[in-house]
Amino acid sequence: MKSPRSSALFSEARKLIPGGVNSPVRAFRGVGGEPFFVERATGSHIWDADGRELIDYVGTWGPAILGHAPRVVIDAITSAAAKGVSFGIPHALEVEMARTICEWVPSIEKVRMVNSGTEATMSCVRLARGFTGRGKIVKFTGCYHGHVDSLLVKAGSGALTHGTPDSAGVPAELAALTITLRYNDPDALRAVFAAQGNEIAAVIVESVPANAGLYFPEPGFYELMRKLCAEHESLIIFDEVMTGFRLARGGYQQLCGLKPDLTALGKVIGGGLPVGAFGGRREIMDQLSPDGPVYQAGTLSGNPLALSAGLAQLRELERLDGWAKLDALGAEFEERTRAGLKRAGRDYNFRRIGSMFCLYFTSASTPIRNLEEAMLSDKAAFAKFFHGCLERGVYFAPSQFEAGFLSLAHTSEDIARTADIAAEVLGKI
Ligand code: HOZ
Repeated sequence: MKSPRSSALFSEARKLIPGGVNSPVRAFRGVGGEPFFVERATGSHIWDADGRELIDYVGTWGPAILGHAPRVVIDAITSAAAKGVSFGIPHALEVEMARTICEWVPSIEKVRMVNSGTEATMSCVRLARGFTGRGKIVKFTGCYHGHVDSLLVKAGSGALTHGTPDSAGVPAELAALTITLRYNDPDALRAVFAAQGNEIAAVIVESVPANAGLYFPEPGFYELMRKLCAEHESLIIFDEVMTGFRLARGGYQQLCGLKPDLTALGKVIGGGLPVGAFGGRREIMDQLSPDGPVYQAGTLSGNPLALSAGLAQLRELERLDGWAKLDALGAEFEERTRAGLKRAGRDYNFRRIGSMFCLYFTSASTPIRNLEEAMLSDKAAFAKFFHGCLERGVYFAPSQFEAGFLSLAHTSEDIARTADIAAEVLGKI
């Protein structure tokens, strides 16, 4: 397919930006070919630099839960901008955002705003180490928590897509403090706590792992994690950057009943602007400077444009009972996709929770409970599927290892069209 303007922009970008992109997975290396450049986006659709219209299931990697450029968010940013675009001085919106987070997510008693999910998880790790006086962190293979040194060990997302789950530039001495375990493996969790429990500051986990495709906690796994962490006075850091305010008003923790010590938030909370947050138990959060000895700061943290966008998005979600609607849309998407798979005579493994989904190119009867099982997906088949859909006007994330997102702007018509296109493409693979 010819995309002359995108191609010209990409060749220019490659001269000036590493890999031509500002975040690796956007470079399409997981599927081959060149990325398109976007011109504008509204609702569930985007238009590329060559004028092509696409139904979008990436949703700016999660934040666009109302769809692209929702009126309420644009209005909130516009009126906030008229009063000043950045202060670096305390202001009322910060209190309002903190109150909203603490009310909606009961495990969070105090919260601090940052500028990205990476900053949120990075700050949680430092705080957990400062609070416990211990160095070791447990993470799970395939979980991705942003590009934090301690967490770029057997990581998912772009790190996995591009074959660098253990990043260069992370000193071996630091990586040695990160213990990696297989997700959903209770024996491994028990063994590591039995051997090193009193050295473990925290276990960090993506509430629903969604950076190696999409898989779910097995019954009892998080309960065991809670029990072991309590016994050894280690903390649980729940990374809800993707799931927070997406799967439920109170995040995935509301659905699964786990009460983490610290939670990392991002994406939806910023309404499309760069926002993250981290919060948790009061006594832990009080270790942060200036009350406590753990340092963390940011010139743009609590930025008024970002917080007004985020608050407008959260309020709109609540006003519309967005979570119930997203669940219904997700169910419709699942039903149509499964029917499409059947029509195409393909037995691939479709996973969904609420408005997040993933299609693995393995048999539906093969369980996928961790990275190792997710890796069994046929990535060449995924790449053909991705390009076939893109050529026909449907944009899924350009990697087998990224989740798809629905928004409140997706219509039944979008979903039906997508299922027809997917069935046609699957039939040719
Ligand atoms: N963190 C995103 C993947 N889970 C990728 C973000 C981006 O490339 O924009």
